[in-house]
Amino acid sequence: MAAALVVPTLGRWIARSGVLPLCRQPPAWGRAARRSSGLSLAPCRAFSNNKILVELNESSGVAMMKFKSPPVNSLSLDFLTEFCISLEKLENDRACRGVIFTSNVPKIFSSGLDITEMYGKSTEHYAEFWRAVQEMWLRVYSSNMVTIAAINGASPAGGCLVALSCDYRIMVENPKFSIGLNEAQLGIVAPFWFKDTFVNVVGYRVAERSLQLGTLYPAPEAHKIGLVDELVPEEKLQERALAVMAQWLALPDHARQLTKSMMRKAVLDRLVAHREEDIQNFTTFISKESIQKSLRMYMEMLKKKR
Ligand code: CO8
Repeated sequence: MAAALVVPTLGRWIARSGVLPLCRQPPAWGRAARRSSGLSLAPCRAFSNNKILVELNESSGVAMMKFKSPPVNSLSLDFLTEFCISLEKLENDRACRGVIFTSNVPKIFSSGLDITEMYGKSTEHYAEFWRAVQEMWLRVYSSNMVTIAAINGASPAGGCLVALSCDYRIMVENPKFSIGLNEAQLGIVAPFWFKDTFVNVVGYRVAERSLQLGTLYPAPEAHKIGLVDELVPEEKLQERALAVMAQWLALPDHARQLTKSMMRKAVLDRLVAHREEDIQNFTTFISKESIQKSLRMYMEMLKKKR
């Protein structure tokens, strides 16, 4: 089911990124987490690049993908390219059946799309960037693996999209961490496939209101509207994510995968059919003077609030 997609910037990325080769490491997850999830002590394969660290527990088939791009894990072109390559590696690895996305940056899951990639650049750059954003979503939303978002910090806009595209979302119960599709607050519009993904999680009415207002929900509110499936204390997040993963992996893969495909196919097909048009729409929209002005003001506001 996983979309057979090509990362357009692969050559450029390999030249720049210096992916570390696969290496054996001692298991990095806590003993308590392993005990409660029923996962045994096992060798852990790890690979890392500049912005993402992946640890694969070979006996459980579960990978932990950790975002490590401070200060805010923004989804830059480089981040997205590394993300897609890492995910493809796991997708093609027969030892891997599930992946947990989480952050290595304190208090931030991901701040969403890197705004600097959408401001003051050429239309060619906007097109390349947007194709990478599409690619990330297509890969996560269509993944054959069980995908769980372990949300340990703020998760606006594109960060929320990553979480929404997973099969299950667990968030730290801290009300200071918020999540949502806040594009309208930046004066921009979430594209149809962000909206479709959101609707499929929270339903039409909540999605419509939230998108119009660009609402960011503190974790307890996000749980109330079904944007996240459960809340846990920060110290229990990893343990709980592994336990939920073990439940999902107890089922035969093929039945779960076919069901997932059936549920998600229409939304995926829609973007695949309109991909070039969507890139064209994005570049035209984001190049507008009024939109550039909104983004500039938003970035200034971010700097001023410090
Ligand atoms: N992109 C680029 N830089 C960012 C981003 C971002 N998304 N978010 C924060 N930064 C920068 C800040 O400007 C700041 O830079 P500097 O150090 O140079 O001043 C630095 O990161 C640290 O930021 P903060 O001081 O704000 O860090 P905090 O820990 O106080 O707060 C937050 C972290 C909560 C993540 C906060 O930074 C924030 O709210 N950021 C904005 C998040 C946001 O609104 N993202 C939306 C991006 S748009 C998107 O994802 C979808 C677009 C869909 C396309 C629409 C089609 C047209």
